[in-house]
Amino acid sequence: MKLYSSATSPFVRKVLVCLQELGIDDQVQKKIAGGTPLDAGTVPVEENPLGKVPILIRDDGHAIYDSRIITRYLNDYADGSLYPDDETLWDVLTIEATAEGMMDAALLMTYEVRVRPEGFQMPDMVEGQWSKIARSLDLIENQWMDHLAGALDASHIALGCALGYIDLRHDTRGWRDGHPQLAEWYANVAERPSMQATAPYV
Ligand SMILES: N[C@@H](CCC(=O)N[C@@H](CS)C(=O)NCC(=O)O)C(=O)O
Repeated sequence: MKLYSSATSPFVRKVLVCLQELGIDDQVQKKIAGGTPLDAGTVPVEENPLGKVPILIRDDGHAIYDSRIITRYLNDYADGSLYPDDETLWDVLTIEATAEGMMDAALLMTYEVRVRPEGFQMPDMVEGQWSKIARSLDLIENQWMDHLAGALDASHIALGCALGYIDLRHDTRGWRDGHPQLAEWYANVAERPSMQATAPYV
């Protein structure tokens, strides 16, 4: 298999962490690719018309995306337990979706200042995106810590990668303030070998 990858994408990192946790990292060749909403750059648009990474090319040559489909595919491929078979699946998928939304919002905040020319940038857009993240942090701190205390699953991986990206690009926001349980949980997750091995590099 081949993965179109990137050094800083939290969506790609989620896939990389899953590969490590599932013990199949050596079965996937990585190729760096990247673009922006303005220019797909080196992302193979013939494989993903949306021009985004990650993209996984399966052994049969078919491409699959986006990251949530890839992680679920890999879990099935490796007969893993990152997505449970019981009713807790819905909790896992909901937390995973929340983490994905946090990544989307954090990425849009980054694009607003990096991609949009000065003079056209909208500070209100950045604040609107941050408010999505802030509300998500509150909800997780108040509602999901019991789930996060359990065995590692896809929701833990997604959330760990979302928080890692916020540290990378938006650390001045101080997300740990007011979220002490989540901050402690993240400190532990960030120590996992899979997270250490996939830390973003710039
Ligand atoms: N929903 C997608 C989001 C992927 C995504 O936004 N990737 C970024 C890199 S962090 C990208 O390729 N952006 C280029 C663009 O938006 O055109 C996923 O989960 O894979």
